[in-house]
This record gives sequence, C-alpha cells and structure tokens, in this order.
Amino acid sequence: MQGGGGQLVMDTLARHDVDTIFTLSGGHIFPLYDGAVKRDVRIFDVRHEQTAAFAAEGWAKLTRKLGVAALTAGPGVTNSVSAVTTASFNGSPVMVLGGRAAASRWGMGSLQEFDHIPVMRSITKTAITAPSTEEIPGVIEAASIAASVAHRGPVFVDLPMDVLFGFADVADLSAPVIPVAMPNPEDTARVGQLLAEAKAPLLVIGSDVYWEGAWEALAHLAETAAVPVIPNGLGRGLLPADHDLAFSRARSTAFKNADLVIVAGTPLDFRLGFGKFGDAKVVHLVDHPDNVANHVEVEATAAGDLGTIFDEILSAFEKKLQRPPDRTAWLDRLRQSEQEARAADELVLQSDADPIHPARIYGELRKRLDRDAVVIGDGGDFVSYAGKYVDSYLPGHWMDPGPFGCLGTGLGYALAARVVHPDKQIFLMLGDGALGFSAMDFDTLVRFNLPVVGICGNNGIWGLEKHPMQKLYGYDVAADLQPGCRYDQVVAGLGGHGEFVTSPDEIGPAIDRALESGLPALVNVVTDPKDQYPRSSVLA
Ligand SMILES: Cc1ncc(C[n+]2csc(CCOP(=O)(O)OP(=O)(O)O)c2C)c(N)n1
Ligand SMILES: [Mg+2]
Repeated sequence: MQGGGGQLVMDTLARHDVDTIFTLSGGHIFPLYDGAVKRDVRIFDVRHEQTAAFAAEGWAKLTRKLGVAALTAGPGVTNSVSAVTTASFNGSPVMVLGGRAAASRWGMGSLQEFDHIPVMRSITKTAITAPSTEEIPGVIEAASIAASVAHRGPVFVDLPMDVLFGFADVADLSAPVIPVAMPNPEDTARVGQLLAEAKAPLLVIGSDVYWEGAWEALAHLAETAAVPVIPNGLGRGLLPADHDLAFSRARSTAFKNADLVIVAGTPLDFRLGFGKFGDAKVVHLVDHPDNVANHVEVEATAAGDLGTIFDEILSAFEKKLQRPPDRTAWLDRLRQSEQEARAADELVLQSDADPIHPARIYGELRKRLDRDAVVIGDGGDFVSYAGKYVDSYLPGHWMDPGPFGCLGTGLGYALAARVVHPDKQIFLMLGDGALGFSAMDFDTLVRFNLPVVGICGNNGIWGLEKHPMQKLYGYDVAADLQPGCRYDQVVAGLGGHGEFVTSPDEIGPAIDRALESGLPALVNVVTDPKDQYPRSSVLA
C-alpha cells in the first residue's frame, strides 16, 4: 500500500466496503478528499457536520456496513458529538475521521488546535490519533474492526496535518477478520427449555438482531416454536408487518399477558417498561455480555452471535418438545387485540377534522407507501404517530433516532437513504421543531439531485414538551414555534419543491405532487396544536 495519507486511509477503508464518505470542507482534511478522488470514493458534502455524522450513521443503518464521516479539526469534530453519541446508543458501526492540528506544532496554538480524544473517547469504542503516516493503515484497520465487532458502535480517528499530508509505502495488511463470539450452549439450552414450558411466550426483537443479520434464524425460531414477535428500533421489518407472527398494535395486551418475554438485541430500557412485563419471566439475549441488563432480575440470558443463539434455542426447544406446541389461544388473543387496535386507528387515520389531525397525514401516506419504502422519523409527537401507523416489511427500511432521542437526525438519514436506495420511495417525517435542526441540508439534497419527500407535521409547537409542561405546571414556556410557518417556501427557496397544506383533503394530492416533482420536496401540513399523542409509556 503506498501513497499520501488520504490514499492510505481510503485504501484501508475499501477493505471494509467503504465507497462513500460524508463531510463538510476544511483544509485539515484535504488529503482525505484527494485520497477519495484518487480511489473513486464518493464524497457528499453537507451544511453542518452533525448531518455528515448522522448520514454516516444512516449509511450504516441502511447497509449494515461501516459508515464514514470526515470532519475538519476542532469545531468540525465537536459538531458531531450528538450524532456520534446517537450511533453509540444505536450500536451503529460508524467511523469519524477528524482533522487535527499538526503534531510538530502541538501546543503552539495552531488554528483549530484541540485535543478531540478525551471528548470522543467517552462516546466511542475507540478514539485514537494516528501517530505517523506509516501507521495510518494499521490504525484505520483496527478502528474499522472495533466499530464492526459486536457490540458495534462508533469509533474516532484523528489525523494530525503533518501525518495526513505525508506519504508512505507500507506492507499490505492481511484480509480483515471480524471476530464473532459464540454463546455458551448451557445458556441457550436453558432458554430453549423455558420456551418449551411457556404457555404464552413473546419475543421482542431490537436493533442488534438486525445488525447481526439474524432475521432468518429469528423467523425460523418464531415459526417453529409459534412465538409472536414484537419489534422495536431496527427490529422493525425483520419479520414483515403482515407476517402471521408479527404484532405491533397488540403490544400492551402482549406485555400484560405473556408468561415469558424473551428480549433479543435491545436494552431493557424505557421503550420496554425498563424490563418489567407483569409477572412474566424475562430472558435477555444480547450480542455481548456487557449488554446484559443488570437492573432487573432475568430468568436466563445468553450472549454472543444472535443468529447462533436463535438456532441453539430452537434445537434445545425441539429436543424438549416432540411436537409443536398448541399456542392457538394465545395467538388468537393477540390477533384479536391487534385487529381491534387497527380498526380503532381508522377513525383518526381518516379524520376530517379541521385543523388537521396529524394521524390523517399517516392515513394518506399509507395509501401511497410502497412495500419497500424507507420511512424516516425525526420529531416528537408527530413521529410517535409514525411509529404507530407505519408498517415495515423489510429489514433496514425504518429509521428512527433510537433511545438517545436526538432531534435533527432526519436530513442526514434521508441523504444516506436516497444514496443507498436510488429507486425506492424515501419519506422523511418531520416535526416542525425537528426540521429546524437540519433544514438547511435540503440544500444538500438539491445540490446532489437526491429527491426525498419530507412531510412536516407543522403544529407550531414543540408538542412533546408543550403538552407535558402544561399538564405539570398549568402553563408552559419555551414551547411555541411560529404557527403556520412556511417551511415549504424555505425548501422551494433552496431549489426544492414546496407544498403548503391546511385542509385534510389536500394532503394526498400534495404528497402525489411532491413525489412527481422529482425534486427534494417538503409537504408542509398545518396540524392541530391541541392534539396530543396518547402516550402511556414512562420515558424517564
Ligand atoms: C437535540 C434535542 N433537543 C431537544 C430535545 C427535547 N425534545 C424532545 S421532543 C421535542 C419536541 C419536538 O417537537 P416537534 O419536532 O415539533 O414535534 P411535535 O412533538 O411537535 O410533533 C423536544 C424539544 C431532544 N429530544 N433532542
Ligand atoms: Mg411541532
């Protein structure tokens, strides 16, 4: 391997299938651009570094491969902190490459001289400064592997200017190996036994099942043992929403009445009532022993490759039970609950209310959604409705911010989604508050000719904050935005397509025109600020 520092970085990353980077310009990282140009790596440059880092994370979420952002020294890197933390919470394999003031002048006060490592170390799996040009391949390789091995997460490498602008001729690296940890067979056997004994078992699956590529093993286990499945995060779509064993709207019935809840590949956090499911026994299956919940008493756990865990549970289950269990009553009960909830949804999905009920937007969207559409959510209440009303049918086609709950992920995720899937529908559901964090990156979509349809649920407030503050204090502050603000004109001004909608029957035609425009578009729908998402979960 030989060449300038940037070429060495790109040559090493190519071994991990990296052919695209997200960035915002800075002199400290010019050699990375030169390396990308010389190695045919695509460069997408954005309007705020957080969008670059969210796009890198989005890339990882869409492809299950390493996503890469290149950010300039100092403020370029620090602007990525929330996005990198989001990747850490989501277990997303992301690499942030940072510029860095020259090592030879360190401490003399160079422009943007800042030691990123202590900041980034706390939110990454590894944060390291490349010590010399010769050592770039080794450092990038080690960081790539660290990001990609379970439990996955972001990594950070900064490259001092004098290191990155140097040249080197170094020996080629051997082929990359991503180690896979195998579970303890006694642990999986115990889970298989619990599953054979259970009358009303439930399988809750999260993002790590996706990251591990374990959806076929999951389907095989669920189908053979007749276990209903409830997804969260990137677990959505691993079983198609119309699969017999896939449930989403029967969550509370399932959680209240199950006698065994097996949670796989997601923490027992606020999204899952902190791991308390009535009187059910709880099993936690994780991709790494560090992730076993220690705040609840679990009946059993297994840690390691999740596909192998599912396979081993199934063979233990089959050894225990000669014929498939009869779960008809349990599955019928859940199906009934699912159907009732879905039938009740129709009321708001078809609502003619004026001002517009936000759920009506999803009613119109559903009629137009392709089975392989990618739907992205960025916002408060408006996105909680998305979680409820949007069904996913394929792995990696639903993108929410995850448990870090950071507003502003949307434009970065949408940018990545359009690049990864040039021919699929990409819908970006935005709260009006959330939109403000990265609206300027509609410009990026325009510059790169990446038509995404954004739909803004414009209630003129920070809804998920205003209503709770009202409830707690009887008044609210710092919770209002401009009512009816013309964000569509902002997008049109940036060269995109804008639609402004104030009555329910205009929503569908506006979405159609946005799709037909072939441009990055925003359908700005003024919704009822009095509406509040009916939330039952405890968030903190
Ligand atoms: C970066 C960031 N800042 C603040 C918050 C707190 N927060 C969570 S939801 C929310 C309101 C979002 O408003 P909007 O996007 O308009 O959606 P709505 O609830 O009105 O539908 C806020 C401020 C957050 N989660 N992330
Ligand atoms: Mg709002």
